[in-house]
Amino acid sequence: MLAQQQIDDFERNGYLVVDELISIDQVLEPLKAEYTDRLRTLCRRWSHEKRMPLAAASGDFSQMIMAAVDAGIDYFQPLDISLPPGAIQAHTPFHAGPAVFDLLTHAPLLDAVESLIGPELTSNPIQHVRVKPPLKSLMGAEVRPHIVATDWHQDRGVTLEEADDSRMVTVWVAVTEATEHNGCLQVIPGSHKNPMLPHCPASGQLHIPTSEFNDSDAVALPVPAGGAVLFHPHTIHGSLSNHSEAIRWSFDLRYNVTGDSTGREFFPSFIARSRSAPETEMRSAHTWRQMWEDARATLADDTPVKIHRWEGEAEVCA
Ligand SMILES: O=C(O)CCC(=O)C(=O)O
Ligand SMILES: [Fe+2]
Repeated sequence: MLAQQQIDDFERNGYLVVDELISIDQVLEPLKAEYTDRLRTLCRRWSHEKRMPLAAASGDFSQMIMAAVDAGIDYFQPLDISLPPGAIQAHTPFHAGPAVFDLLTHAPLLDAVESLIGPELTSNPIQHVRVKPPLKSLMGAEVRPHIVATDWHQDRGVTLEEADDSRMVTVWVAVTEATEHNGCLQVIPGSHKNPMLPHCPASGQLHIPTSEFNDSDAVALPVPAGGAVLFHPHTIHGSLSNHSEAIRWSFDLRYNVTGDSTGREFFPSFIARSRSAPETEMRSAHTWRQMWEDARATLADDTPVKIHRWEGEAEVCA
């Protein structure tokens, strides 16, 4: 559990950095191994399709990512731990492996979240992997916040209205060390005391215009591998560009109080912790993956999925 001082810091600043939260041996190493296998399978397929050289499939994780970047292949969605917004097909790829489930249900992580929003916790389906290559290796056209720097926003802005009162925490986990140089998070301390601010959908990302807050208050949050940043849904945050020579890899996970809306009810959530009814906790990685597969089957070829409310009509977006 968090110490009272950490809880006080979170309440005052709207975020908390915990340098050692995730077990490297029990969680991060198996997660990296699972991702390496997954990406190797993808690279073999891409090379079979003549989209990349076969040799690319024998590299390590980072080399395979760089080979995909060089080949102009979009590796993001097949590695992500959520389905995408927009049109979903019967075979839209995603990754919901057992090592990801072990991260989502890692006891020290749930303990920290429990310290902030109490003992009845639902794993919220707004969850992503971000594997960000060196900026200089990318074509200028890439704008997605899963690949390049993330613009200023509040996580409340990436849910639908139905979750505006949900008690929620974001847990951002560093798989590789995150530094100012390779694109760590940055936050505006104390900004969680704001209401939700207008978000503008421009240039491929949602952003809060800098007329709405003081971006000179920004604080960068370097975190070692296995560390995490916890933050409030109204905390204004974004991330820096990866100016290093190596990939920068993180997961961002969210938890809400069970019974509150997740903000994406068409994607599956599950009870990650319940002190009052422990038998309701999800224990099966297989069932979790099946829930995502079922959601995909239901949504396939249906109305495209909408994940936020912003149409760019706010005056501040002009
Ligand atoms: O890692 C990033 O670039 C941004 C992450 C983010 O916005 C989040 O975790 O909510
Ligand atoms: Fe965010």
